[in-house]
This record gives sequence, C-alpha cells and structure tokens, in this order.
Amino acid sequence: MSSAESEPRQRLFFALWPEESLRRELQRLLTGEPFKGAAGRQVVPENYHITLRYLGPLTREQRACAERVADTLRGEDFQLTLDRVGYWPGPRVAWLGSAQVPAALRRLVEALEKGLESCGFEAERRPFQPHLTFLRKARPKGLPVSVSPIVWPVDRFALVRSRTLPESVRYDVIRSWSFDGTVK
Ligand code: 2AM
Repeated sequence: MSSAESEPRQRLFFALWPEESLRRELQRLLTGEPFKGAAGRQVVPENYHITLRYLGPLTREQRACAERVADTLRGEDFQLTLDRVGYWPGPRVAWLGSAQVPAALRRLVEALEKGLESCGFEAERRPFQPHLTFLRKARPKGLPVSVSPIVWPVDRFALVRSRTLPESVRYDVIRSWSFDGTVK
C-alpha cells in the first residue's frame, strides 16, 4: 500500500456554522410547538449547520488545496432568512430552508465549486439547495410547511470535520473565513 493510501483521511465539508445565540434560537424553534407532531430522530443543536459543499474523506494534500481555495475567496456578507420546512423522501430528512436564496450565497457556492475544480475535486452534480437538517429517519406527516422566519446574518463560512462516534456523529469547525479574506 502506498503512503497516500494508508494516510488517514478526514471527512470534511464547507458550511455555514451558526453562532451560539442563533443556535439557541434555532433550537427553540425546532423543538417548539409547531414541531411537536413531527416524527424522526432529532439532530442535536450542536450539529446544526448548512452545508455549502461536501468534500468527503480528504488526504492532507487535498485538504490543503481546499483551504487555499477558501483563502482566496472574497464575497459580501448577507442575510439568510430561514422560513420554510422541507422533506426529502430519499434520505428521509426534514430540513429548514429559505424561500429565497440570496445571490451572495449562490456566488459563494459557485466560487467554491470553481476553486475546488482546480484541486481536482469531482464536480458537485446536485443543484445547491441550502438546508439545515433537523430530523433524520423522518416522516413528512406532522411537519409544519412554514415557520416564523429566523434571520441568519452570515459574515463567514467554515471548514468542518465530521467524525462518526459509536452512538453519534460529531462536527468540529477547523477554520473559518470572513468574506473580506480574514481568517477568523
Ligand atoms: P444532510 O444534512 O442533508 O445530511 C455532513 O455530513 C454534511 O454534509 C451534512 O449536512 C450532509 O447533508 C452533507 N452531506 C453528507 N454526505 C453528502 C454527500 N455525499 N453529498 C452532499 N452532501 C453530503
């Protein structure tokens, strides 16, 4: 086995990662009255996030290239209004999303995608649909269609590591970047 093959990989993704106060606001909403009738396994609030680009298990070199792409990205702050609830029957997840996706968010994801191409990452085939998964093994019955909006002021994005533990999954922010190019 070559050293590249034996090297441990990290499962990584770029995401919007909520600040503590927003995380609590999301928790209040998603565990509150409108969701009392929903069936499924609740995602723990510490894991709430919105994936921008899933990267998969990466070698050290691939991770370094993805970080260099993030280093060069510039953009504008924006507000993401979370106001709708969706359900995907395939993966059986319920999620919180936006009726309107801000143009600045689309540009950010497109710029990431383009940069990652230069690292040799396979293109993401699925169209970007920002979603915060809050129920897994979910059923659509009992879910509200819309909710009172939560406004997320977005001024940075993060590189997150995913680890599967015996009973759970754990996400850790490795680095984050603001849109003026400074590392937070
Ligand atoms: P999900 O919330 O819809 O399950 C970490 O696993 C994050 O990356 C999750 O937000 C998950 O989306 C997303 N993710 C996991 N595997 C993925 C894949 N193969 N393609 C795209 N996104 C994925």
